[in-house]
Amino acid sequence: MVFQLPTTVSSHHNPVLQPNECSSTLFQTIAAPASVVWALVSDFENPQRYKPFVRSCRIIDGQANQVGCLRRVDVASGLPASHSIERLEILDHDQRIFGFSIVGGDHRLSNYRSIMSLHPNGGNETVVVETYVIDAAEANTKEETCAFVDTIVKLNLRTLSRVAEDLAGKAQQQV
Ligand code: A8S
Repeated sequence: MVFQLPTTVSSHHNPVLQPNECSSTLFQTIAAPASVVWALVSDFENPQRYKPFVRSCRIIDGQANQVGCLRRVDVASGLPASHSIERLEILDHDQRIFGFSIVGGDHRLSNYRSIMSLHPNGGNETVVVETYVIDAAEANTKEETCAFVDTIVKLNLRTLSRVAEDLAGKAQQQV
């Protein structure tokens, strides 16, 4: 599929990198309207709706869904970390752009930030584009760091697809 990003959002997905940073952009096509996908993505307080590793989440500073608020995310056992503190950076309902950064926690991800944008692709399809930037972990190469994060983000996007398609299907049955 050839997918052309609108110029208004392309800068978000083409970050300028420092020498110690690595970045990756992932795409997911979802058979659900952008409004359904956006309702899930923009709900900063409830990442567990589509992130399979998230066990619970609560707002610990600021007002939920206001830029600058902080959430504490507790993740499933068996991972190399137990929790993460994350800041809402961008929430643009018109352009459907969502961004957050990781500002604390007991994990090894340093200076992580991610931007997602949603693009209606005709009728009932949505293309999700997610770009993250992260510092290469101290003991790892950039490739190793990105491979670890890619695995998590890909799984999140695939689950987002499944949950959104499920919601869209249910909505249709009610009509
Ligand atoms: C996201 C992206 C990432 C989340 C990572 C990369 C994380 O929640 C998991 C394992 C870790 O070691 C780090 O969009 C951390 O959530 C699943 C706890 C931050």
